[in-house]
Amino acid sequence: MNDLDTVFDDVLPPDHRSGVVSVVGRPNVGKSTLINRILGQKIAIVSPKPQTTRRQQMGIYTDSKSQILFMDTPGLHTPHHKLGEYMVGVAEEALKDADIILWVLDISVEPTKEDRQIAELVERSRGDTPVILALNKVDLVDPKTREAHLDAYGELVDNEAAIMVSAVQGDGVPDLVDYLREGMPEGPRYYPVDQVSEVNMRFIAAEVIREKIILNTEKEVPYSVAVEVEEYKERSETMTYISATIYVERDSQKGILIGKNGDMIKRIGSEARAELADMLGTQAYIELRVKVLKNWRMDEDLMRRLGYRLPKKGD
Ligand SMILES: Nc1nc2c(ncn2[C@@H]2O[C@H](COP(=O)(O)OP(=O)(O)OP(=O)(O)O)[C@@H](O)[C@H]2O)c(=O)[nH]1
Ligand SMILES: [Mg+2]
Repeated sequence: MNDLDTVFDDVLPPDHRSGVVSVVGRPNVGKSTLINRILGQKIAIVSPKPQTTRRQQMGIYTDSKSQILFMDTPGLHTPHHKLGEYMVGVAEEALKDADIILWVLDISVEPTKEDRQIAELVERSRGDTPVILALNKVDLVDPKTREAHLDAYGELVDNEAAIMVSAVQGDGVPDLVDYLREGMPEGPRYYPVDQVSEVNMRFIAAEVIREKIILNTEKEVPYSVAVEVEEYKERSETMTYISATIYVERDSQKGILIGKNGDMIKRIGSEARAELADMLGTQAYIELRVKVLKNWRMDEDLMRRLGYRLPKKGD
C-alpha cells in the first residue's frame, strides 16, 4: 500500500508525521492480518486459532508524508500459565507507549464479555491517548447487523473514530491509515524507507514454522509449541539452510508432531519450506527436530531460554 516509488530518504515534507500505533484486542479478531495488510507484506503469522501472536512485533509503515510504527500485540485474554501472563503483559505495556491505541474488534459478532473487560483495561491504561476502533471482518456481515453492532461497539469506550474494515479483503484499510496518519504527531522518519519490520529472517523462519504447526494440529498442541532456529545459513545465492528445534511440553505431543511414519513433521517442513522459499526468493532447505521441555509454559527460566524477554527475578 505504501507509495514507496515516490519516497526518497532525503526529502521529507516540513509537516512529516511519525509515531506509534499500538494494536490491541482480544485473540483472533485479526490484529496481525490487519497489520500485514497495511504493510502489504506478511510480517506476522496468522491463524484461525486464538493466541497466535506471542510477542510484541513492530511493523513499519512508510509513505511520503509519514512513518507509522504499528505494534502488533498478543490478544488480551485471561491467562492460565506463565506464557499467557507474559503475553497479556506485553499487550498491556503497549497500551502505555502509544500515540494512538488502535483497538481491533470483530464486527461480525456482538461485543463479548472479553471486549467489555478490555474496555475497562483500556480506560485504566490510556491516560489521554486517543483510541480508534477498527471494526474488522466487515466482509462477514450484512449491512443491517453491521449497523446494530456498530452502535454497540461505539459505546464500549470513548473513541475518536470507529472505522469498519476487512483486513482480509482490504475494504476500509486506506481510510483507516489516513485517519491514523492524521493523528500522528509531527516527527522524523525513524527507519529507512524499505524497512518493514525489526525482526530478522531467523525469527520470521521460526514463526512461519510455528504457524504451520498451529494450522496442522489441534487442542493443546498449537499452544504448547515453541520453535527455535539454531542455524540459518545462506549457503549460496539460491539456497538457504534452516535448522530448527520444535519444543513441546509432553512426550505425547512429540508423538503427534512427528506423526505416523513422520508424516506430520514432513508436512510441516514442506509447508514452511514453500512459504519461506517464496519470501526469500531462494530455495529453502529445512531440518526439523522435536524435543520435550516439560511444562515450559509454566517455567520462567525455560521461557527465557526460549527467548521470551521476561523481567529478571527481583526486578
Ligand atoms: N473473514 C475475515 N476473516 C479475517 C479478517 N481478518 C482476519 N481474519 C481471520 O481471523 C483469524 C485470526 O486472524 P489473526 O490476524 O491471526 O488474529 P489476531 O487478532 O492477530 O489473533 P492473536 O494473534 O491470536 O491475538 C484468521 O483466520 C484470519 O484469516 C477479515 O477481515 N475477514
Ligand atoms: Mg496476532
